[in-house]
Amino acid sequence: MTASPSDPSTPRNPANTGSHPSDDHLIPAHGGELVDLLVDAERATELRETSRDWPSWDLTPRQICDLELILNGGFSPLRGFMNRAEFESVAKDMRLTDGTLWPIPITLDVTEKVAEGLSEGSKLALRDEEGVMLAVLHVEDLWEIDRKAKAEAVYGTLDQTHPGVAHLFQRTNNIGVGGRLEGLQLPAHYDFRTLRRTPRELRARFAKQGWRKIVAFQTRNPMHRAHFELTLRAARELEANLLIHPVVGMTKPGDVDHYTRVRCYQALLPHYPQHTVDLSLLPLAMRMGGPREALWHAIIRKNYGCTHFIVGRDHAGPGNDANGQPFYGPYEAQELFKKHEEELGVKMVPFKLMVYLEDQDSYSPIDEVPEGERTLTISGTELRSRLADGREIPEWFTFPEVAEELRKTHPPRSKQGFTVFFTGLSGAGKSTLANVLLVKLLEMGGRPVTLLDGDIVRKNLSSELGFSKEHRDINIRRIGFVASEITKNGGIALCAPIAPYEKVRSEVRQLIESGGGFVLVHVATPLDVCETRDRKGLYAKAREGIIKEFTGISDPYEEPKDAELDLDTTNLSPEEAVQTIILYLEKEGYIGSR
Ligand code: PPS
Repeated sequence: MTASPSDPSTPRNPANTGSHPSDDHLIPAHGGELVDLLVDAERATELRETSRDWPSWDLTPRQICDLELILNGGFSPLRGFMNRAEFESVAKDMRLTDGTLWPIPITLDVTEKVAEGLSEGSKLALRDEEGVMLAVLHVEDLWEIDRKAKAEAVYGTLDQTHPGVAHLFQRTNNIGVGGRLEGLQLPAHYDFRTLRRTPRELRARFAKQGWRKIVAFQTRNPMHRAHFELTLRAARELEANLLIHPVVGMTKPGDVDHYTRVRCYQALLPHYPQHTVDLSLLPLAMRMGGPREALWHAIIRKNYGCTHFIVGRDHAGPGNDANGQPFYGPYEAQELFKKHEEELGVKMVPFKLMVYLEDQDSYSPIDEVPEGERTLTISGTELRSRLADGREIPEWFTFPEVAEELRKTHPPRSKQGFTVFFTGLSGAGKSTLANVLLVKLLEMGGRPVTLLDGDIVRKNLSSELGFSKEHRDINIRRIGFVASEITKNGGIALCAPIAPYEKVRSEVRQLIESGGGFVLVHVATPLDVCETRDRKGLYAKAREGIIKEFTGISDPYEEPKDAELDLDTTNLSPEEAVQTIILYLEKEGYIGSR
């Protein structure tokens, strides 16, 4: 291979790189110098000692990700959180105030309360969740964050279906604080430590292996055959080495967890030719900002020493908006990248969607498929459904070792945990049904079953609570939390509180569904029947006003509209009612032989 001056893998004058001598032949960091903001031990001790009187800020998970990449140089040339002028310049023109290309604002947002104690020149101790001081911010300015303006400028939309916009409106504090940083230590990680490399460490590794031309692949998903073929093809065509550089900081809500993904990447590695590929983890908090984010990803990879960057279809796309339309065009990221490629110094490797050619047993970019050729793809939704049902995942779609890793964390429904959540008036029959179902499930065996009956919970978990709306909501949230833990860990939770309020019921559903199944059973026995039964004599007391805030009498019950099953026990025996639930669970695959 010959190298030209415009080729980013061409050796540069070492004096210009500012990076470690052994990696002088690698592409210079963005802005010319690889930033490293960690201070030496002496200065760290001094800062720790003097920090006692400074105000503190406990960083959010996203801020911790940003901090790590500022401190370790992944965000070179940034040396701190942006001040207002930088933020505005980046939002408007995608440039820092000195003109350097930078497409995504990196700001620190704090509460008004914390901001009150700050002014220009003050120092703010930045801490992790456990209170460990990670860095000092030398405050330059404070300003009120204009969420609307920021969303429109950076994401081009105010639609909160966009995860970046949702984060801005729902989880960002009001005040921005800008200033230079001094780092005491990088955030602690205990997972996959040998795969977590700073830009300096990765550059040193490239240097040691004699790698010069490196194409980076960004991903937040498990890698299937299409990704494998695409990356292999890119590396071969360029005669470059390949860096698989998955994001393990924060990705799109609902993505496969990074533990599973990293095991999938590790399972994939042996399929590449030896000595051609490396895997390293990137602690980035993605914004799902589409085209702007693609540029940002390339800048970060440049800082890690990569010369080429793969940009596929809908790079860092957030999916569809509230009207079902994509936020960004499928190749908009590639178009924006093209415009800035020269200035950036990182070459784009554009890729179309890869599809499987059934008759040829090979992959091809969709625009190169010969006419009449039969192609196959499996969507993410189809894959999830196959995993849930325990159906086959074909080898042409994903390597068996990868499929096995996915199956471990996505077992078929019959092996996953689930919650049956009964709701209904006092005396409707919730506890009776829950108890009969408990016995039937124990008879079947296979998974541990826990009963969280209304009365039992009130004795043990919620003994200090009364029956105001606020207290009932706290009670249901507690039940939901315990049930979600049981469900997530593969058990069965049976809950039987009144749970009269729709909002908190749906909160609990969401929480539990993120880790397994959720079945809402509305025990819809009418009030007059419950009152006639009055097994505990509570209705009589409620009518006399002895018991206040009694559901159905002097307190509301919001009937669920989203229940999987409605069961009126007026004319149903407990066995009959539970049989209906069992048949439903079987139909949905939660129990049975599958
Ligand atoms: S809630 O609303 O879901 O928090 O209620 P829950 O924890 O299920 O508790 C309901 C049981 O407490 C008894 N009880 C009352 N119920 C409703 N309203 C009032 N004011 C009240 N005071 C006491 C009653 O026995 C309920 O049990 P069940 O099994 O539903 O009859």
